[in-house]
Amino acid sequence: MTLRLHTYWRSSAAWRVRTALALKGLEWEAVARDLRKGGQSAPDYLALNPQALVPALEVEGDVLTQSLAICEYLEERWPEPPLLPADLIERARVRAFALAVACDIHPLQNLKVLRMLRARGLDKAAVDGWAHEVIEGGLAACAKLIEHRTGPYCFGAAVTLADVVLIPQMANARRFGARVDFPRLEAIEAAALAHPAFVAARPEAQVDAD
Ligand SMILES: N[C@@H](CCC(=O)N[C@@H](CS)C(=O)NCC(=O)O)C(=O)O
Repeated sequence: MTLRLHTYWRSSAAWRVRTALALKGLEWEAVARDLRKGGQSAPDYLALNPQALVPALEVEGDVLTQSLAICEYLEERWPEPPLLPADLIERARVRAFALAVACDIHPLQNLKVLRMLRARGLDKAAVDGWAHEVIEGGLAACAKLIEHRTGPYCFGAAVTLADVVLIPQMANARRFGARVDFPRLEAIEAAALAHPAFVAARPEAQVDAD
């Protein structure tokens, strides 16, 4: 069986899926979609994902979109090692953390939205200010969500979906020059980036990286 991931090295949503694939020990094939050259809007890609967003995963004749839906598919299809804890309440908390990043931070600071703000007349300083406010407020809330938990990862000794989503967002924060001095989040990032699956999923390690 071939898992074919439509990806872009700098995409944080694709990065989530690459991490989940690596954590599950799955082999996959990359189809690079260069977002700078409009690869997300190429007709052959739109036929797979009309949303014109990466990632998309081709699996056994089907196409899956939305990074968190893809991660959940991988989790259900290949349950070991788990990305979600066994306890139902804990599972909901891990998902809530992942969604806090994927729904409440990332979509407000992705390039598409920032371009829309520029097109409506905001200057660069105002757009950067928007991105910083969204990212810093969002990360502060994430740090609060896990403030009483011990590490090294978001929800304890095991990597979960929360870490899978947090790590690319921390990189985004740095890329935008936003504050990342949330000690707990920085410690989680350091622990994750020492883990082979996270190392393999990093943008710099991808075949399409500049
Ligand atoms: N909610 C989507 C977000 C996907 C997304 O925003 N992808 C970005 C890259 S991180 C993209 O393809 N952007 C292309 C564009 O904005 O034109 C997911 O989690 O898969």
